[in-house]
Amino acid sequence: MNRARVFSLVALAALVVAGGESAFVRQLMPVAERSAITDTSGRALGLHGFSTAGSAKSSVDGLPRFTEADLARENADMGTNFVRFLISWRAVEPQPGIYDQAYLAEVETRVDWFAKQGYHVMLDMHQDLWGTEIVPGMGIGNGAPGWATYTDGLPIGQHDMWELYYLDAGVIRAFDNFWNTTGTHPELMDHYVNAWKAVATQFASNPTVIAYDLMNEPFGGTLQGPAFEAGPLTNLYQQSLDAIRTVDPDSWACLEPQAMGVNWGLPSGLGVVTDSRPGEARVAFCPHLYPLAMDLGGGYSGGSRDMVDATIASWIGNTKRTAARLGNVPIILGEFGLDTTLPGALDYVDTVYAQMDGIHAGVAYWSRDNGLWGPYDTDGVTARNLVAAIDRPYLRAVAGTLQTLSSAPDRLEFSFTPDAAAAAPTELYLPAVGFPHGAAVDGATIAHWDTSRRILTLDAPGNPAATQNIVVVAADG
Ligand code: 9MR
Repeated sequence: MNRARVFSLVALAALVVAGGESAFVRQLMPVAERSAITDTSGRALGLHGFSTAGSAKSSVDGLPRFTEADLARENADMGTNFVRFLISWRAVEPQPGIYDQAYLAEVETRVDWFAKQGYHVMLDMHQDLWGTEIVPGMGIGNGAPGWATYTDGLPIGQHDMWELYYLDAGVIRAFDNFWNTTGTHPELMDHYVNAWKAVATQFASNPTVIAYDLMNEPFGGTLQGPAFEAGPLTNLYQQSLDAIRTVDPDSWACLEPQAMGVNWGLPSGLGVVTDSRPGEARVAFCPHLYPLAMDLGGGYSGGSRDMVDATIASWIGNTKRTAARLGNVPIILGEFGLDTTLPGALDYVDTVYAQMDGIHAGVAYWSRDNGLWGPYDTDGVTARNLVAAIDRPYLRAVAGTLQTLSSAPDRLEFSFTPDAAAAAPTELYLPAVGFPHGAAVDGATIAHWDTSRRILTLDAPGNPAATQNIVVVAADG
């Protein structure tokens, strides 16, 4: 089937579902207070950063090609405070039951770089197309170890678009064996769960690691939709979180839905995962956003832009509804990204950030790799157009419960209900381009303006009982 035909068929399906969905959302969207990922001071966190990085997928040591100097550059250029850091099962458990402590220590060295710059880290157990050993030596998939890869001799073809390998019988079988749909590999999920326990053992006492993204872009093999998501996927998440909780009571578990369809704005059938930790549950919903029209090369202009906007609208409605169903859990957009030479690319980036402000979602742009999708050229140093689009004002932390949030390049407006127990102040990042002379604040007083890190700290409100409405604009020169 040619691309245009794939495009029109899936677009039609998306429109049908999105159309049905919007009426449904209007009726069923619960109005509930949103929870938020909090730091150790009890502040609600605003998370802006990157997925770092795709280069970890194929490296021998499982680590991204990313240095402490790269982090310093990123922080100076874009003021990020968050990273979705790629790890892989193949590196954690290179042989069955053997956990590579040296690898985990190397990951922690990177985590410490982020800690020094005041970042929060989410560890992402990454996979695409199961693992490298689906076709040895070809560098097609990544993630799972060779010893956990059973394609049972079924064929895997050759494709231009990497996602199409998901439709090959050998890849489907590797997943069917992992989820034990075949009934022949009950041991594989147990290994995965124990690999998470090994990771959590390493990072339980590291306050910089706030979350574990339990599986990148899950794929169900012959099980799709709710049969997969509410079945083995929810089961794996529940077992993984239970194992993590035996060693780590505090970190958040980030749940991804199945990627296929949900990345395009379709609904998720993921089931509820319960958290055995004392106190509030720490579970978050972390879908990805890849509008199909964009993936097929249409960019964000003309008819493709309309399709992308329709996808975003349906994605927002479905994401809110799933997060509510999972227990009013916080939302992190774990990935969105594109080749920023496509028409309208930066408008799309702006649109997505504005929409994520509206649902108070953290964002990890895909990805912190050099080249056309990333912030820097292949030399790793020369800033690309994306840098200006990511360098935007945002709330880093709020000493209370965020109610509303919106931003423009030279303005940040928000309201929150203060929490007297929060042990640190509200903090904002304000980029130089929109705020060359700092900020003027209405509704709060400025406690501190860090001109080099561009972090504005606000005083605690005089009347902590009242909702605070705060408007931050560029100061006059
Ligand atoms: O951008 C990545 C591309 O270069 C790789 O060939 C592909 C397969 O590993 O993965 C792409 O990154 C994807 C990420 O791993 C998962 N979410 C979608 C990303 C973009 O397609």
